[in-house]
Amino acid sequence: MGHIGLPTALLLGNNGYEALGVDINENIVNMLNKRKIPFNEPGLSELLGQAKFTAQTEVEEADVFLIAVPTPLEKSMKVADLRYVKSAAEMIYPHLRRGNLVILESTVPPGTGEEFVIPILEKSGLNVGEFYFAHCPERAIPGRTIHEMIHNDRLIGGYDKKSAELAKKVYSSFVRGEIHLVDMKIAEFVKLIENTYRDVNIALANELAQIAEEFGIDIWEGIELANKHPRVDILRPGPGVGGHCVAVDPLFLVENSKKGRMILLAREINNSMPNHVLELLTNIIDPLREDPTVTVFGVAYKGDQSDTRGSPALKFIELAHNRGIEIRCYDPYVEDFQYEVLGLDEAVKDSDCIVVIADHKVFRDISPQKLGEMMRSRNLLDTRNLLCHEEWIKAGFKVKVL
Ligand code: SAJ
Repeated sequence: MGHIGLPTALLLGNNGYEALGVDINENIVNMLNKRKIPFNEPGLSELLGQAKFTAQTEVEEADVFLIAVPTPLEKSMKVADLRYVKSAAEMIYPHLRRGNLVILESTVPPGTGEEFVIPILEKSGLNVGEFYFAHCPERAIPGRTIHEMIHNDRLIGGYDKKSAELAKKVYSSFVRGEIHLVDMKIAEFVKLIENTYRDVNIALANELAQIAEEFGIDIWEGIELANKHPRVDILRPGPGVGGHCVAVDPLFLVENSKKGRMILLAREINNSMPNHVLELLTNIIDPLREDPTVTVFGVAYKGDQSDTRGSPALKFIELAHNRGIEIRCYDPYVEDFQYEVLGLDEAVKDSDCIVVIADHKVFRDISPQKLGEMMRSRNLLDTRNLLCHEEWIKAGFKVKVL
């Protein structure tokens, strides 16, 4: 019942299916049964209100089983950690009956459906063909999940034709985009190359930003002008790539490959952006002063989100701590984070610099004048080109933009 499973269950529960949401976390199950949504995502509460939906911690018999568990990165080996997929498939197989359909939505390395998941399901005593199996990777962007789940095109990788057709029937209940029936392995592959495309292109933007700095050129203006060319669409530089998809999936693509140099280099460039931000910061404040204090604006992994998984803010904070810099965090969307999240006044009091890490639009409404009065020195480092810099300069701030 996470960011993908819950909206999918609710969309099915609003479109002719009876949906049972299973999660091993009892708190989430209890919240859902009290009609409360455990995380921020626009439109979910409304969908929950009307859905034929209940939640529980156990799997039971069903016509269709849909797996939407995390597939994080196994950090030491840099490969997909499939333990949650394994445990979900193990929870399902005792309830699997002839003619059932199992759908895997979680992002996995090519070949996982056939070589890893199906064999677990076959412990039911049924062979694939007696039950049906499809990989239908999710592709919705957090913040617009429901809209994208309905309107994006959908890939359905069927184990066989019947599996694909059955899965199509399920998704047709709410998907308005085109549904493409394909081979299972290509569905697994395509999901990974979509996020790899994004990661490599963000790395390009980040590298261009650093080159532009060497030339004293404003990268934002440069990108805006370059993107006027009809075949150029450069993404936005920033403090690094966070989240649980774009920074992870490229590694699933190359884990069993001898190639992938560019993909790994892009990962390295994006991973090193927090180091670059720290370097910019140390040119602004004097890290050797007795108690340098810096305020981070936005610890979520991207703007207008409360999700902090893999946030570049985390690495930046750790690097800053290593240099003896005290960090105070401010994020109006985030409550739970590895470091304490403070109210605005407390976060900026006696601070030497504000560093914008997540591009929350609400930061634009903050008055720099009032903040400046509370700070020890008026410095702003905007890694997202988010704020109206003229206003901050007028309020006496020295402004540096990535
Ligand atoms: N970012 C930049 N510059 C940009 C765009 C993003 O620095 O120009 C950063 C963001 O701030 C964030 C990270 O990259 O830290 C990832 O954000 P994102 O908006 O690119 O992607 P996610 O991780 O929120 O969602 C992606 C989406 N994939 C693509 O757009 C190809 C989504 O459609 C997928 O469903 C999702 O991954 C997933 O679950 O795989």
